[in-house]
Amino acid sequence: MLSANLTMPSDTLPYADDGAQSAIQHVALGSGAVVLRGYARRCAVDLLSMITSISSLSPFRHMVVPGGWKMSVGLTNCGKVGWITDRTGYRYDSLDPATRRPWPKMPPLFADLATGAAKAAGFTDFCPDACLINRYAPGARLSLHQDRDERNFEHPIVSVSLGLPAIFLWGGKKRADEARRLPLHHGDVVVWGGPDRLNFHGVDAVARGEHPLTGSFRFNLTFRQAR
Ligand SMILES: [Mn+2]
Repeated sequence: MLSANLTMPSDTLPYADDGAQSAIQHVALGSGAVVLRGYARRCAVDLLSMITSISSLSPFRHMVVPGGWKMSVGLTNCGKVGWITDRTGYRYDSLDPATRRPWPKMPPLFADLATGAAKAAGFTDFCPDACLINRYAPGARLSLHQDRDERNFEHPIVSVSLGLPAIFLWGGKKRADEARRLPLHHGDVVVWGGPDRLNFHGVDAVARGEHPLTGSFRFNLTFRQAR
């Protein structure tokens, strides 16, 4: 049922593997971290329509962190497991706590895009089982944090920006390390792993704006191999 909903003809297009992608600009953030400028731009319309399908099954919601604060970012997930937070902590769960049903399946285009971007960044065999989908309205932000709820840290993180631009904060191994401020635009993909897998990172408050495809929102897909 879910897959019928999420499968589109363009799933089969070789977005990430033809010659045009070799012209993608790589901006190195560290020895294990890179921005692939515009890598996802060509499939963005399909990604966004799939986000709409996914969020019709598992809606965006503002979750509470263990400290009691409600996140300014709205989130949902697709894949075998989804990242969630509540008063008791952060974790991955195969069920959406709002619907008590499994998260929507990860569309093949999502997985192919993530695997292709990881490969372009030098990480072979990335096989994501989780895709966290974040929705940023103007003012929404993500403070500096590490991604460390995954079972092991051998696999990279692949992060896809869609819609309104944002300033990505790329920190160091320690929270106090100064963070580089890096504008991310529609279609940009950031990949980090290896020696940079546990670097602190975040997103500055999204500025008000209007994007032709997403209106007043920014969306971010974060792919992880969680289990
Ligand atoms: Mn993160």
